[in-house]
Amino acid sequence: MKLTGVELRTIQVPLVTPFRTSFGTETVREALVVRAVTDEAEGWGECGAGTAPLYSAEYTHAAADVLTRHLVPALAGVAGGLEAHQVAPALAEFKGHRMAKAALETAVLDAGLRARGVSFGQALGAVRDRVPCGVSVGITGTLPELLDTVGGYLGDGYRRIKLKIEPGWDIEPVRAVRERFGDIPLQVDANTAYSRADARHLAGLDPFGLLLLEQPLAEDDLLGHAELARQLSTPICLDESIVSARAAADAIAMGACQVVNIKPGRVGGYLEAKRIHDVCAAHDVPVWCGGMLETGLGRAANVALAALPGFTLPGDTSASDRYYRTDLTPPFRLEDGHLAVPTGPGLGVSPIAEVLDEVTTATAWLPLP
Ligand code: OSB
Ligand code: MG
Repeated sequence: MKLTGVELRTIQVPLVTPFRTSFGTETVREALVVRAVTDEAEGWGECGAGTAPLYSAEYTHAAADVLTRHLVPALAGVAGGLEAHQVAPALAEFKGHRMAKAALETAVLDAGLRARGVSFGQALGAVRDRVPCGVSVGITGTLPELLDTVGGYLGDGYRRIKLKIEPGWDIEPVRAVRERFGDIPLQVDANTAYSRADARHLAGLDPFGLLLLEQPLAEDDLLGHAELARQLSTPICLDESIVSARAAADAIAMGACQVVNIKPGRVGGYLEAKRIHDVCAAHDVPVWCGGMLETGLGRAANVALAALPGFTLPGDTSASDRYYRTDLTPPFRLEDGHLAVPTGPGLGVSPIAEVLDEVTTATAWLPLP
């Protein structure tokens, strides 16, 4: 396959409800959409980075810059035809920027799979044709609003609720949801908002029988997570800390987590995400698919990944209407609490040209020699 060029589009899509986490409130999803054009087919990738470096060091402008100056030009140096497995090695000399790398690798992978008529699910090793879905509930600020929101999602059929927490919004919201909705599958995500000194406070979550506590401490604090895990009965799940298969293996060996959130962008792409799945499966560590408020493009690939055998917990793979009034692709709809794994070649979905044009705020075409 010969890569002839890459198109980068910055998109801005309004969210149906503002999404508040411990690191800020998003009302518009900004993302980068990568289109890889080859002599055989074209493919798409979505970059999970947001407007500002608040979740991780990456952000949209930086992703566009590193793709333009370094990552896309580096693919011109790959001898012979380009296939997806050659992308990560070709980009390895550049430190970090995993979400930017992931978007480029995904676009090349999608092009290759479309050319061969193979779906993402088939390529990654999916064993299910639909996946159970959870939903990530932002910080609402008042308990009545939270209970309304959670009740609405349960009414939609979501199989698991995740509450965003931060100091001052943790024990009471969990208690309120448990009191109102009983023994539903419930978990919380702190996005690094706590410190080691909060161990006793966080132990206050233990009586509520949560599935897991996601990323309470800093990204680079594996030892702190291991110490915390010994003090809590609530299982610890890592998100931000798991940037590679090696990081996953190390965290498991240290006892820093009992569950892993696999987010393909955070780890550099779907091929590394699959390796993390395999590492976790070898250690009997359950995994689930995280999300970055993706449009239908990123969602299609995430749903395929979530159909692998080790994904034994519902993911943050919610339906299109949980995020967007109009999705970039035909909408993903929740049916009986599940999303169907796309079966068409590659991602199995493509952007609707008029919708994509409408949300695009900047475009760049990067030709390859
Ligand atoms: O930590 O999982 C997270 C969204 C943006 C950045 C980080 C996170 C999230 C979510 C939403 O929790 C998951 C989704 O529905 O895509
Ligand atoms: Mg998280």
